[in-house]
Amino acid sequence: MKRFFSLKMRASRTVDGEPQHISGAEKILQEEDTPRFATALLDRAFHHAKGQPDFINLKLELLDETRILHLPALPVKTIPTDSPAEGLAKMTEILRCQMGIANAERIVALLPQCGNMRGAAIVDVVSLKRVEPDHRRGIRVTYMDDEASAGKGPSSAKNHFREAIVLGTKVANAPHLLGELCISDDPDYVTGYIASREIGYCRITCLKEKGSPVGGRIFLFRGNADDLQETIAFLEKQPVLVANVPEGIAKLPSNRPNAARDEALAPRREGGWDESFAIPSPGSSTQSDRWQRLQKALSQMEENSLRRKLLVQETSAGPRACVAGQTLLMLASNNYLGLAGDTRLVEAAKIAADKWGTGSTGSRLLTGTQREHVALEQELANFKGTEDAILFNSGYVANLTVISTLCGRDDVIFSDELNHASIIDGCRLARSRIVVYRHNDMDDLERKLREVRPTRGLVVSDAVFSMDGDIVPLPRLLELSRQ
Ligand code: WAQ
Ligand code: MG
Repeated sequence: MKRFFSLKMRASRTVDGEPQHISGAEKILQEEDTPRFATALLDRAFHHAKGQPDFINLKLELLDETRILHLPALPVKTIPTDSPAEGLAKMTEILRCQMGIANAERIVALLPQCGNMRGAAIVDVVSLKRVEPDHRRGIRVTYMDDEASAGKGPSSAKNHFREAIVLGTKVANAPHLLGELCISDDPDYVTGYIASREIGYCRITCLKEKGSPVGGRIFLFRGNADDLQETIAFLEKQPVLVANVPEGIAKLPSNRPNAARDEALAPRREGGWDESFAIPSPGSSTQSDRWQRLQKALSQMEENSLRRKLLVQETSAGPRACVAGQTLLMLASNNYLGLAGDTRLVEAAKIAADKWGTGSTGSRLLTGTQREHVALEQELANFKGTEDAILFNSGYVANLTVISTLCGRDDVIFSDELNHASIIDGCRLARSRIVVYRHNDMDDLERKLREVRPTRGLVVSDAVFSMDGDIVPLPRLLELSRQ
């Protein structure tokens, strides 16, 4: 059985009779890795920019392996900012709009006052008071590490980002904490972050002036006195290993367009649902936590105009629709030929329902294929002069099925950038390589076909694009596809 140890290093020196902190670090590692890492941490202590230590404390402690909590690293997002003012404004905005915390300005304003301690301040989001027992020391989060780092060999230098994401992940998963704000106390490190389980780890590239030693951490707390004890016990004692810590951080282009910046802030588009919601909460999350998170997600969608609502019609399918007491001309439905209300079809449906009932009772593959389905498909095939036909119960399912059936991992799909969502989902389900070409731009398609030269591929396009009503240049598209 592997034995896990906690390894901690603290280096300091005495200046004017007072101990001055130089450097500190910790790891959780397997027994056989302890000598190498201890050496690396000593190396870090001896070669620190802050000077030579006269006291180094190196502590090794056996951990109960069954108590170690394994957590997935928070997803990382980077928000580029050019000045501390802009950075702090972004932090405030995220706190208010994405995390739904009132008094966001006042909380951010506390940050510089909560720094340069050994630990972090815990701020009650309701009273805005600091609630940790020792305001000079703060609460020090400990017993945590990047799960994968042991195998990679020790490094003697501090990696701000990797250390912060380990700490941020532990803090985000602590009971009764809503999130964390952080600015480094390293005068040269101006990037900080705001993190929570909901929003992930949001790096804000500029939060202070270069050269400033002001840094700090605030943990946002909501709860009673017992809750606070639980939070502190978790932060100070619970061993945590964080999985999937990113290797490093992509450098941002210095000359970035505003679009990149907006994208960094925007919630992920897919249904407005931030993917960090998919992270399973550890046992500490309560039922009401979960509802709150869903509520927050909904208000985020609302704010970004991404929340969809159902439009209720009070009339049967026809050229006019009654919605909320108003009669409107219907130009949005697919009932182009008015067939949905055609009396001949309605009569035929009544007769069919009398004979066959109102449901197919199962999927097509199992019990859902009746004689009438096959007869209809045969008739459609005859009408179109094709070998056969198959019906799906929606256009969405048709595109999903056709594309994922025709294509697989080894194929390349060339897809118009404005294709319908069902086509995009079909391409994804096929697991093919997807090459997106510019909307209706046959020259771009031709260029990409020549570049990629797939052995097998599919060109896929809407015929009439649903948002603008424009039409694919079909003859040219066919010609290119055949070539
Ligand atoms: N527990 C609680 N608070 C701590 C801890 C800890 N283990 N370590 C530091 N603090 C507090 C303390 O008040 C420091 O003054 C403050 O946080 C800042 O600590 O993605 O380097 O170690 O590139 O200076 C952010 C990286 C780096 C952003 C943050 O913090 C990125 C950093 P520092
Ligand atoms: Mg520091």
